[in-house]
Amino acid sequence: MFDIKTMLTLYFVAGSQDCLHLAGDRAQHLLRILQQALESGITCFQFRDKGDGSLERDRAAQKQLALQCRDLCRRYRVPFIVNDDVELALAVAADGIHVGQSDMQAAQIRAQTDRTLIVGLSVNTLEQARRGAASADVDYLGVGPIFPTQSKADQKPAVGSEFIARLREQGITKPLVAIGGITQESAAQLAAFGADGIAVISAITRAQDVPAAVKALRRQLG
Ligand code: TZP
Ligand code: MG
Repeated sequence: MFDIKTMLTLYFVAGSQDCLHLAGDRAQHLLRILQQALESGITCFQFRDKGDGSLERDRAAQKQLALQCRDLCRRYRVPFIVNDDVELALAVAADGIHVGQSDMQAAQIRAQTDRTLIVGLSVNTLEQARRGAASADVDYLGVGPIFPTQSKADQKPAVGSEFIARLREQGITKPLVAIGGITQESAAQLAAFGADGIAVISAITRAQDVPAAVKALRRQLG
């Protein structure tokens, strides 16, 4: 239903904790920002509601927010991906799931459902990228953090933008999206190095003008 490379172009990742800097109801801020971002041209959304300031301790509220985000994405025909939480992804009929190295394995996720799911995997080293690229159960790789980021608590070492070029030189052809500390200034270079797209949190959630920020990122990505 979705073309993987196309959907990776401008991939927005966020949860209620990414709206902590805004006064008032964080869930409402997330929905407003997501709606503006969809209207302005994001090509994928990942619901990543975790850590301090998230709704992870209130599963009912978290699921309700996920459903509201899903419905917004459906309206714009943009894929809705859930981070980590396979149970939540299946419960809200997400289009896909994104997992890290220590989360459920892609093959195991596929074994839980007959539905067609987009499965993404985070990688931080060449070895992890090789393994992910070789797996038929993995649709795309999330490579990062490219630069240091303030949006993730337990972050791995930054790999730098040249790491994308290195993966391509090593023969990795799997669709890949770069993530971590990416701004308007670095987006075009990452695409030139071979990323199919960029994934961002704060470049959108912390933008003064969300529509302008999304449109500027899209312009960098051609
Ligand atoms: N995974 C690797 S870096 C990162 C995630 C979820 C955070 C990206 O956030 P930002 O604000 O775009 O640096
Ligand atoms: Mg994870």
